[in-house]
Amino acid sequence: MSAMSATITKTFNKKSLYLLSGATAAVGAGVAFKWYQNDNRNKGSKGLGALAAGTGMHIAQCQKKPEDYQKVYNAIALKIREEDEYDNYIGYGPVLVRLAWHISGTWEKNDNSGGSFGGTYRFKKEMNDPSNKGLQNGFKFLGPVLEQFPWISHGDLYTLGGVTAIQEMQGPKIPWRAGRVDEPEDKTPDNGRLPDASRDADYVRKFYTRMNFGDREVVALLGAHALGKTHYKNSGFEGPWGAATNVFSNEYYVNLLNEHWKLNKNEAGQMQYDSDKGYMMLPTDMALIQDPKYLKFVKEYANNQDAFFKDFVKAFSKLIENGIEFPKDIKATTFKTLDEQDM
Ligand code: FMI
Repeated sequence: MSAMSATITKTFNKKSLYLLSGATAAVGAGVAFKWYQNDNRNKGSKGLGALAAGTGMHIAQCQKKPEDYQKVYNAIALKIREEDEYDNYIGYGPVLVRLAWHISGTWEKNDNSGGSFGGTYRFKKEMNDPSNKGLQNGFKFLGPVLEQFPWISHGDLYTLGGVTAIQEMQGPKIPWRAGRVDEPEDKTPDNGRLPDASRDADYVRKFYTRMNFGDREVVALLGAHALGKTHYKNSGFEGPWGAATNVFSNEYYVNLLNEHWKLNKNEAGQMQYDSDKGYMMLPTDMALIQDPKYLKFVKEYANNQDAFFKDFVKAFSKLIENGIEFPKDIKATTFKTLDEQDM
């Protein structure tokens, strides 16, 4: 086993899921396969053998079909619908999207550490990262779902939570692939990998390059700020970006271009932009209209919601899959919304 592990480690740079032998599984493509993880950080003591023997969980996970994941989707979606009073009736949708982003946004392309694969947000170091304040609410929300479907990995659950929330808030369909595997606590990335909202366009561009995102993708991703709000107690900023805080739309770009923005020092001492209608923008949001290369895409998305949806789907999928190499024959699953199932 260790020789095989060494070969795979040398050959592949990404975290990969491998078809090794004939357990039955039918995720996505409906093909029979068995997944194992290759992790180039697991050289030596924790190769494939250690994982296969040590977790067991990913074996159960591999025997699941798209219908099983649709059941998880439905459980999350129903819970979002039922617990609608959260955050003054915004509901849990936005915080779930932010959770999916933050657990993925720790990815470092140079050594393929962090990212959504290992589900390490469940450990206290990552959960207590000051950048992650408020996301504990999303984690607690997903707790009963994990109890109901104990076979799902944490990384799969967090990313599926984000996908479910976006679709249930009238956003685009986000094809999703299962296969993340829980990693041990020592794989938890250090704090400080997530971006700082008080910075300018150069900073934003440089930060997102670390995750291989170009200008168009960055502008598309930040359109998710149409959802939810900022909270003093989490980030030191306060207020929503727009009116429809639990509807996924291109409102963010429209507001960036059309509102009259004034830079203020808020009660927590942070500089934020406020509009007459009570909306806010972070300095990093405003960077998207201050920088001409970003501005071009803001205008495009403000005028064309379909273009925004299309680019958002690609960029968000890339975000939640960064650093993971799925077997080539795995097709993504596209989930039905509750409405489409008459639920
Ligand atoms: Fe954003 N965000 N975000 N965000 N986010 C939020 C809330 C929030 C930043 C800063 C920032 C992305 C990127 C980036 C998303 C989705 C996404 C808050 C307020 C801040 C300060 C948190 C609070 O509760 O006070 C940036 C500028 C720096 C980290 C940044 O690059 C991306 C890529 C996404 C998803 C695609 C959502 C939905 C929210 C609302 C959360 C809520 O609880 O309402």
